[in-house]
Amino acid sequence: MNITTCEKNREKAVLIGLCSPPELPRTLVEEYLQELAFLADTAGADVLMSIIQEKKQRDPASFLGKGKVDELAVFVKENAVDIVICDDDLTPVQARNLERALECKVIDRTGLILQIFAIRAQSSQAKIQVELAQLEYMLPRLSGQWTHLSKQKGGIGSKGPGETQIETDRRLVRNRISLLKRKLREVLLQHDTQTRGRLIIPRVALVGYTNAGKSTLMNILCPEAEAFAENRLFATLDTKTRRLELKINKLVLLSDTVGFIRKLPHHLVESFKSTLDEVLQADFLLHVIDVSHPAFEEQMVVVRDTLRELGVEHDNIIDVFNKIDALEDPGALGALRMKYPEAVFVSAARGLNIAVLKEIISDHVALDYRERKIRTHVSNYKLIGYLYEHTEVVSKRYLDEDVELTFRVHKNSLKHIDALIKPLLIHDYAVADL
Ligand SMILES: Nc1nc2c(ncn2[C@@H]2O[C@H](COP(=O)(O)OP(=O)(O)OP(=O)(O)O)[C@@H](O)[C@H]2O)c(=O)[nH]1
Ligand SMILES: [Mg+2]
Repeated sequence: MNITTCEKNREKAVLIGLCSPPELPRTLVEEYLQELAFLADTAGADVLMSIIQEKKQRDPASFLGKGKVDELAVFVKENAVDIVICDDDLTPVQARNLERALECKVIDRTGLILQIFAIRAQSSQAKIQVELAQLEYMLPRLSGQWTHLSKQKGGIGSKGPGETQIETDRRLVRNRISLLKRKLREVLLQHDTQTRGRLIIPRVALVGYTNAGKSTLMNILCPEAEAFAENRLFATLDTKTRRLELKINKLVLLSDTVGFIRKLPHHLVESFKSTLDEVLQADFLLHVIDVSHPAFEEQMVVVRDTLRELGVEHDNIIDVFNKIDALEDPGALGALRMKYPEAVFVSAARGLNIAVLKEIISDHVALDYRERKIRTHVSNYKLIGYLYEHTEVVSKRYLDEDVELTFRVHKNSLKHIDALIKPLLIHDYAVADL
């Protein structure tokens, strides 16, 4: 147990984690609780104390067992604790019993993450998605105490989807869920119509663990993006897409996305799936990793698992190790480069190696370009102008009254361009064949 003091005007929290050595050692659970404390901090609470309990002592009724609960109840009372947060999932019964015994709010990690998403949601789309996930999570828990407490007190656990829904029965909640799903479909459809018909530009998406530095990287690559970045979890909930000019006439669309986390609530994954779907079908992904984090390799696994859960089976992923400036042992960089020879090592905050990253993106995009050569009369300026504007012209040669153009075009636009140049085609080969 470690006890710390906390700031005024913030909620006071106690964290609980379960260990079961040797598979789940205490040190690992301490790490989990550190992340939970970061989540609590993001939600507006300071951690007074953390408790780690052996898993085999888990009690089906009260989670902690009577002796521990009584002990904790005294601590809660003496220190005016507002909330107890459990790293493991609590059954509705356990949460209810603990709330009664401790006389304070009790939530689990899932509830806390949902709460942070609710605080952070800005756009109407994100709000719908979060409310949907909250209602799905709440549905089996609609039995009085939880809702009753959230009505009484402010703070964490109180920013539910609104009083009226909380007080209604399951049927009404289900109706609300259907309504939100319908609204979400409408928003997506609208978005679809807005983006349809745009010129096809290769797409790249930034993915990664929360706080890895995705938005900071977006800002340094596309300064006009003005993506919100800060040292809090889930700073970004909405996808943001900007144009990233790599070379003349070589553009990609870069998207910043919501971060992932260990045990990301399933309901959130489900409700964010529809909006993430489009960006994650990008031509390739940049997986941003906070290399200064002691658990970065575990975080890499979490990200890959979450992508799989989202149905993204992408083998076109570039690992971007970020925050190299914050490595405690700068000598570690050499070993990491050896271990991950394909990865690129950068510092988004300090702007280190960003040119190299751009080059790598550019090379990667180039793999998807095909080369075409046409010969046409110089008076066909409409087509020539179009090709100059929309493709990468690599050479031009005059032959009598004709002009011969060699240009590169991304595979996404190939069909469209080929239809225009079909009668004039001389050579048709991929860049890789050159
Ligand atoms: N030292 C250091 N800090 C960085 C670097 N890149 C980002 N950060 C910091 O890391 C924190 C998180 O950065 P964000 O860009 O918000 O991270 P994110 O991945 O977008 O996070 P979410 O949107 O919450 O998923 C901020 O405090 C950044 O200033 C870096 O290269 N070095
Ligand atoms: Mg972000």
